Amino acid sequence: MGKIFITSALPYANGPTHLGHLRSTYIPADIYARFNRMKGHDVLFVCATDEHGTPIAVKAEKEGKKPLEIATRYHEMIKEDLLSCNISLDNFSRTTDPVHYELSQNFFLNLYNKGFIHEKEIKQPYCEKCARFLPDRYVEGICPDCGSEGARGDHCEACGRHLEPTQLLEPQCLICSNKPEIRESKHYFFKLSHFQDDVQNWITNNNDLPPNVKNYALQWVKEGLKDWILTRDMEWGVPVPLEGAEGKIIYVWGEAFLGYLSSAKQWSKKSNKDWTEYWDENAVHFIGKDIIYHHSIFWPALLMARECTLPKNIIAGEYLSLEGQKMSTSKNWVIWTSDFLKDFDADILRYYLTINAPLNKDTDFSWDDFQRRINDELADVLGNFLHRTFSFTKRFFQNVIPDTESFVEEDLEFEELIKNAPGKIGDLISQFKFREGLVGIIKMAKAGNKYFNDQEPWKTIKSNPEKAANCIYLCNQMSKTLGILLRPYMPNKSSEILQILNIGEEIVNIEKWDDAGIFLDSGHEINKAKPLFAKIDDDFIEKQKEDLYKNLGADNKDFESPEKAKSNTTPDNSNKTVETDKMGQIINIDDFAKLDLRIGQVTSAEAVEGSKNLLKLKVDIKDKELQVVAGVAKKYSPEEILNQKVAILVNLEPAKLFGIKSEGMILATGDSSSLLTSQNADVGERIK
Ligand code: B3M
Ligand code: ZN
Repeated sequence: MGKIFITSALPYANGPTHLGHLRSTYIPADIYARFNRMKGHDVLFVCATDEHGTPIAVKAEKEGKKPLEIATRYHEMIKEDLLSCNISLDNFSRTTDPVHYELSQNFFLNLYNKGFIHEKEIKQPYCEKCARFLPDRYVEGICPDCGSEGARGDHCEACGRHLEPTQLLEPQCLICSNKPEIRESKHYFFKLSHFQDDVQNWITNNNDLPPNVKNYALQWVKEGLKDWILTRDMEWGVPVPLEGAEGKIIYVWGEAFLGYLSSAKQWSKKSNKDWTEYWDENAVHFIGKDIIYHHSIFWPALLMARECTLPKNIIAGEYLSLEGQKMSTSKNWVIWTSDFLKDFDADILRYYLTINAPLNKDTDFSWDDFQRRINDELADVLGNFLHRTFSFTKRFFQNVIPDTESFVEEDLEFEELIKNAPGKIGDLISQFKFREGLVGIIKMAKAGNKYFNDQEPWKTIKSNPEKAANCIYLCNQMSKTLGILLRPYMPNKSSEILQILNIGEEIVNIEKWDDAGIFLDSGHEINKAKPLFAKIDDDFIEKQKEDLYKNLGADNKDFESPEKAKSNTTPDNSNKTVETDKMGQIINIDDFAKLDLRIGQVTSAEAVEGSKNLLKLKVDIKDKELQVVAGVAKKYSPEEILNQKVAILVNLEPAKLFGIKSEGMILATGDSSSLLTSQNADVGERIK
């Protein structure tokens, strides 16, 4: 049996995890790890928090904290999230760990000494006002490729492209909004171009790589690989280990990959086992689709330069949207793992996020669909089959698996189905077809219900007791097989099922996949049945949907894209962290003083086409007139709001709603959209 090194992408320690992370990366990686352990492979499954990079530095700056404090806070939260989802990591480390610093610096030096890293003076955006260079996220602008706004200095989220900060159109300093100037700075470049052919060959010839990874990667490689800047002018990160490189750090993507290895190295120290044996034999990365570029191009090239074994496979989970809209943490259009698990067992989540769609397809989380699947598939199909089997065993066979007489054709067919299942489902999981495997398991339970119905044991127990015994015998066998095959997917539920079946080590090894088809003996006594899957009622689902839309603060009909979703009658949530969300945020007088609130007068008002909620207003604030899109149409007609005096926040970052520019926010109450105003005040008067 072989060794397997499994990783899931390192979450940035700048926020807790949400369902998107779980769906694309952690749950699939965990299913694969658990399955392979059950197949008898020696699995090393590692992860770590990615604690460098500008997102964390920026967040720290905004909160007036040290980056390490931010990283520690979220490391703990993420660790808790992963634990509560039963992600069975062998080690969960941090990229701020000394082992990681040492490994990253040595890796860098190795490449430098081999001539794969060279120095060059380059032009970088520099903010005069902040007196510093603006790496990556510190500068924002328009993507030169797809034209999207809000592209960052390193990456465009809209088209997924890697960017250089000077490529951005209309750049702005993220901290002060100043237009940066361009200055020279010395940087270190990795000779990515040198690996053009090798990377291309590796991708082309690697038949394990799934089509989504292969296609994206080849498309990019064919455009030609350019040398890659591997350093940044900033404090937060792994220092460049060279003389004359003071104040420079290794770019987060130049060391984050090494988190896989440093986490494994840390594990080696604890376990006294050699992680390199696992890496060299078979390494599989689980990542989200947005980082295919990094893992299929940068990482293999770095490893080639270092003369290391390359990973065998890269599995990329595609995006999860929420109620049909792109998830957005800044807009609070998201379901946090910890919130979800307040109401549900982690297995329910693992089930839904797996069965919902194949990993290589974008998909959607919707509360209605969630309810439907849990109620129809888990409760009505799987739960029902198990429950009727167990309760019938109790009622008519005193909880003992009955003796069997000769099987008729239907019994034989059903027996065959059970015995073949571990092989069939196992093949699917080993090909990373996790959804298909789970669908196969539910189909088995469906077949179980059909068999049970056809056999009518409630009738035959009197008319033909042998037939009833055969049925209950086989249904218990199927329950046991289901209990074991569900183990990688739903470890808790699997244990509950096997507990009811009273299966201990001496009966059958429940941790052994290939034994899932071995039958229990007649005469084996099972335990009392208990409900396994509860149905979710409509009120609960309605409440979840309400909460979601309430958090967002926008009428859902107007929420078509995160950009449009910015509500203009409730505060923007952009900088809200989950923590402040939960604890309620206290602000000081200086924070309040930042709000430029005025009395304005509406000088023109018209409906916004396609929206029942929004009005387009012009508001006179004495020294100028602002255009505002406000969510008050349900309360006020354009005629009613015209000439009204309104309280307006005038220094809000402009946003677009329904494609219309909005330069301020009219204050109104949350539920009834009633305007806050003072008819006695003068136009332009400041509210303080
Ligand atoms: N920290 C998170 C992401 O972009 C990033 C992954 C690193 S994996 C080496 O999804
Ligand atoms: Zn600045």
